[in-house]
Amino acid sequence: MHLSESVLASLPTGITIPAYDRASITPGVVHLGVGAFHRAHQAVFIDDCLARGETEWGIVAASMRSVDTRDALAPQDNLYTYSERDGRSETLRVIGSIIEILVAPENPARLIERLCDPRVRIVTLTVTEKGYLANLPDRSLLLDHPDIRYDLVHGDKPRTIHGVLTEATRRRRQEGGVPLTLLSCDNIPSNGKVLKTLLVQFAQQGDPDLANYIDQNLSCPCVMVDRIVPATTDTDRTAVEQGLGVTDAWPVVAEPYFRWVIEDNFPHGRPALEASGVEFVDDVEPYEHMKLRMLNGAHTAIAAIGQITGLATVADVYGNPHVKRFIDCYWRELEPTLSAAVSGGEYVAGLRQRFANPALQHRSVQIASDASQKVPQRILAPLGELIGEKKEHRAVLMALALWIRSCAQKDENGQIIVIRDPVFNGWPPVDQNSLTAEEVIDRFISFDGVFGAEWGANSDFATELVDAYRAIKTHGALGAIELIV
Ligand code: CS2
Repeated sequence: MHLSESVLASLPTGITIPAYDRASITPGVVHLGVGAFHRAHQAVFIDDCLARGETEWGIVAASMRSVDTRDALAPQDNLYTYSERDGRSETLRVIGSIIEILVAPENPARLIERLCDPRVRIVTLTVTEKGYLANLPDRSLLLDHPDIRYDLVHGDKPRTIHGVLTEATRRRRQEGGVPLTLLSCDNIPSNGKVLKTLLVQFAQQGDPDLANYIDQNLSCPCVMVDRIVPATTDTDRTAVEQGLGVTDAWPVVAEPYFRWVIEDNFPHGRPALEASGVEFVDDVEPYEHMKLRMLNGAHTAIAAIGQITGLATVADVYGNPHVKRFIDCYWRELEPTLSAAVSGGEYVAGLRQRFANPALQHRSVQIASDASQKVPQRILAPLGELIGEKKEHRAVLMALALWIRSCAQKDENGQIIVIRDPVFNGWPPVDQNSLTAEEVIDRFISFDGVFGAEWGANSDFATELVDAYRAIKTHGALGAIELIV
């Protein structure tokens, strides 16, 4: 027996189920990128809104690539379990806010049709950094990318978010509908502004008038999202099944902590998410800086240490006292780069608990994936500020060196390092053992996808990075971090 509408009433007591009639929910949000993060974050808060009687905000979720989530949830009436774990106990809740799941490549026309439904007013996105098909630091679209080139000539069956959103905007405008409000929920600084800039660049290629319309009419509020959501494992499935008494093909597991801070710019309406603790502010930048630098930057450093030493999860790596001291030093260095509008100290105190949560099993390899797309905003941007202001930065610099070492073929135990980073595909792998430290650093700094020209021109920076990298090669990752704290 598996999870579905028909078993909801007989689930064990203590499990929260949708407190509303799902048949009466109408679509108001289209989500692009239906991964675990969306299902443990935005979909949960929309579920709250539906339960409070705001029935017009049901989610039509689209996967931009894989059929997996749709296939797993279709037999379950798109219901799934949200398992919240604080390290001591687990609570289970069945989420009903997703009313339809589409697979974009299978049926792009249907996705566009859904986006053109006049009842739909908001599009949320979690497509990861690489889904923007851009050089993110300078906000330029990869116009030579095969999928972008395809979409520029196949407007009616697009493959990219840019093709999809531009075509939907063109049709809504033609049909006299209101423009969509676009909410990028990816870990990119100024995500709303970046998305809009890229869409305008895309539209300018074929339809400058539409590009102008997008620029003038689409609202793309910036957003900060925060909740740790590891990929679901078979062990999680078994644990959830034991709690539910029926199987769930794809539950999601997350920590209790969450934060969702949004610029309040919704000209055509929005659900009353504030009732669930979502914050609406005028300027998200202080929050996103804090989160990207303190949480995500530290995550990338921890994941690199995990990849180099063979420690599998964040809790394993962070459980090492050398790492704890190093990450404390990392946070101390970054604190002066944060705005006074946010409380960095309080956030860090929370992070110490969150990183130690043993129930999450958040794997180093998951966080290390696509790191070349993450390092610029998480580590390089604050490092540039610290260097520019001549402030202490040895731990932040070490994090960068750790990432470089983690891109080697083998870890410190001689095991192959799994590197999931498609951006490296077109780049010759660096055999770190046959090159000197200077040569390795030189190869990395000349990788434009991560480092801009200004880094290449800074010879002091290169020398410091060589020293940090050499310390890792000589003393091992744990030895090198201990030397600098
Ligand atoms: C992580 C994030 O995988 C990663 O890169 O740093 O997914 C992180 O867990 C979330 O941003 C937390 O909000």
